[in-house]
Amino acid sequence: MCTLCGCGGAAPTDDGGTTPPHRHGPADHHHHHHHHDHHGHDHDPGHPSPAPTRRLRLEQDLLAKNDRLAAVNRATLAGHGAFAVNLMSSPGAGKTTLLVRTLTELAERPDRRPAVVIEGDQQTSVDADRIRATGTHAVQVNTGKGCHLDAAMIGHALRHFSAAELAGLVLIENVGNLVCPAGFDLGEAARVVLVSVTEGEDKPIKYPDMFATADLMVVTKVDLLPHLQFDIDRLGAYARRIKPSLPILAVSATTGAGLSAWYDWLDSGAAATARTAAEVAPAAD
Ligand SMILES: Nc1nc2c(ncn2[C@@H]2O[C@H](COP(=O)(O)OP(=O)(O)OP(=O)(O)O)[C@@H](O)[C@H]2O)c(=O)[nH]1
Ligand SMILES: [Mg+2]
Repeated sequence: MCTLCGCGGAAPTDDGGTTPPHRHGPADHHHHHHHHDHHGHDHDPGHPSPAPTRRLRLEQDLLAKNDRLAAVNRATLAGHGAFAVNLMSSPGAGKTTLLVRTLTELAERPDRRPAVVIEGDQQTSVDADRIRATGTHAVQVNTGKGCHLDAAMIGHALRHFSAAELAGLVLIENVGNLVCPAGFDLGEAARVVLVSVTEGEDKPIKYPDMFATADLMVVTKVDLLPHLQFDIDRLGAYARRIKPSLPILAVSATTGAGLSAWYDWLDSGAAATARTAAEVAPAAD
């Protein structure tokens, strides 16, 4: 049971169970003491919560444990020269579709980098299968009742990849959810939040933690704009109310609109990571 967000997950991974504590990472300095009572199902009158002090101590232990494991992941990833990206959104915003097109198009480039995917999903391997159809090595992590990935799950998943596979992009698709994933540092280098144009402009102000800790917002499905009353500038203004410096891209994975800017963003992150890895380990091959 996740005592922090009440999501019900002591989530099994593909190779063992873990304890899912909350994010307490570098991008999250202002959110140490979450009150994750936003689920509406953690105040079940039939199951009284632990006493406040005990609960607080438990939360601090879980936070500390996730932090430690995220730091280990971050060091592992950096050591391999991996640019790890944590993709988050509400269900169906287009994470898998964007990944499939991205992996297909990047694989066609003469200067292709290695790319692998970690797929978080509560139940199925449907998304991992879609990724594998592109020829990309994808590791599936089933979170069961858990509504987010955590650092322990990513640590386990990373063991499935070779050093050569990790010397490029590590794309992590989190569980579709705008709340809990924001609370967990996975050891990623960058966090991307996707918002589709069918979701309404108000998502940043309704789910501020997700946007406050994001390094990029990608507005998806812009091909649908002619059919909708959706004000993309208003979405941008709300997002920048939460995080003034947040970069914003608008894409369609269907038509390909905006994708070159997305590839540029991935390229510059991967290039910066590779430079850092070369400085740290100049003799490595
Ligand atoms: N019109 C349009 N539809 C899209 C686009 N991207 C995704 N979709 C559709 O949106 C639906 C959901 O896309 P997915 O990629 O599965 O979304 P997801 O975020 O991975 O969903 P979960 O993993 O369930 O959270 C599918 O029916 C896609 O075909 C797009 O750019 N334009
Ligand atoms: Mg998906």
